[in-house]
Amino acid sequence: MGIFSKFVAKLKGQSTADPLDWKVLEEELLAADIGPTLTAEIIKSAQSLKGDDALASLTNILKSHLSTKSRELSVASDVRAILVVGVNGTGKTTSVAKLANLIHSFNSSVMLAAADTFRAAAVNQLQTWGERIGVPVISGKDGAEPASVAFDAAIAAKEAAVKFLIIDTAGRLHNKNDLMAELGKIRRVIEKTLPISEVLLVIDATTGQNGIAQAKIFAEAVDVTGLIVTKLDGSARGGIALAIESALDIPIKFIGTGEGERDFAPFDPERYLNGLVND
Ligand SMILES: Nc1nc2c(ncn2[C@@H]2O[C@H](COP(=O)(O)OP(=O)(O)OP(=O)(O)O)[C@@H](O)[C@H]2O)c(=O)[nH]1
Ligand SMILES: [Mg+2]
Repeated sequence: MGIFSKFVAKLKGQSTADPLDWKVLEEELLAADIGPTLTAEIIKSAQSLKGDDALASLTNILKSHLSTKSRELSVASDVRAILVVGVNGTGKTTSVAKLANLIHSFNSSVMLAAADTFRAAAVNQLQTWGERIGVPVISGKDGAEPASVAFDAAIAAKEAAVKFLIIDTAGRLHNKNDLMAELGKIRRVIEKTLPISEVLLVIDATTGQNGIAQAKIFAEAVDVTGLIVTKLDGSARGGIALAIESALDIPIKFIGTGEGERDFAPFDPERYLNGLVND
């Protein structure tokens, strides 16, 4: 069901929305995780809505809050390194595998780097994914430094002349300075061999407004070029995508909608807005 269903139902067939309707819209926006700031902005613009085209106007208002930056994976050089970062449990490793699977399905070559060396299980998890989707995974010895795995993987990717190297990193709290500094280090060692064309931040849609705070800190530390918003399947509160784009102007490039490798797609803004307003 669309997040504006009650409001839209009231708006249809009316020439103007009465004050009660704004309250309904406000409640719906907040319940959808659009957040207080953006909710206030949207209500302000929506108050000029009139009559039959109100629905289309509302869609346009929402659209004006989405990023206009490209959502394509950037093409920077022969071998492209994609660094995947985010807080614990957001879906980084799964998204790395899903993205590799998508690239692989277009017959483009891809390699993975298991630079989450804090837990042996994390390396195993990526290796299992690699076997399942038929993509090679570079990992280090037990207790290896994340940066050294990333360094070795960059060399391996260059030698194998694959098109993409995707680097999985350990989950980190966005307020832990040393872990954020380590991300910078991983970035620098990769750049000794390969340019990094993307830094994708993985945000769990079910974490709500906290996702905006996470995105801000990560963007300051590592120059995030795009977002992957996961777990949109389990969340009726998909408004977080709009809230983050509006607050940071970082484009969502992919969305995760389940645990399987195919539950993943490039973010389609038209479809997303349609889902918010009409479904
Ligand atoms: N429903 C749903 N579950 C997801 C999605 N993406 C990931 N998950 C699940 O979320 C859990 C955590 O996923 P991981 O990929 O291990 O997350 P992570 O960010 O790598 O976790 P850490 O490495 O521990 O920080 C797993 O159970 C995944 O199956 C999604 O789009 N939808
Ligand atoms: Mg992981």
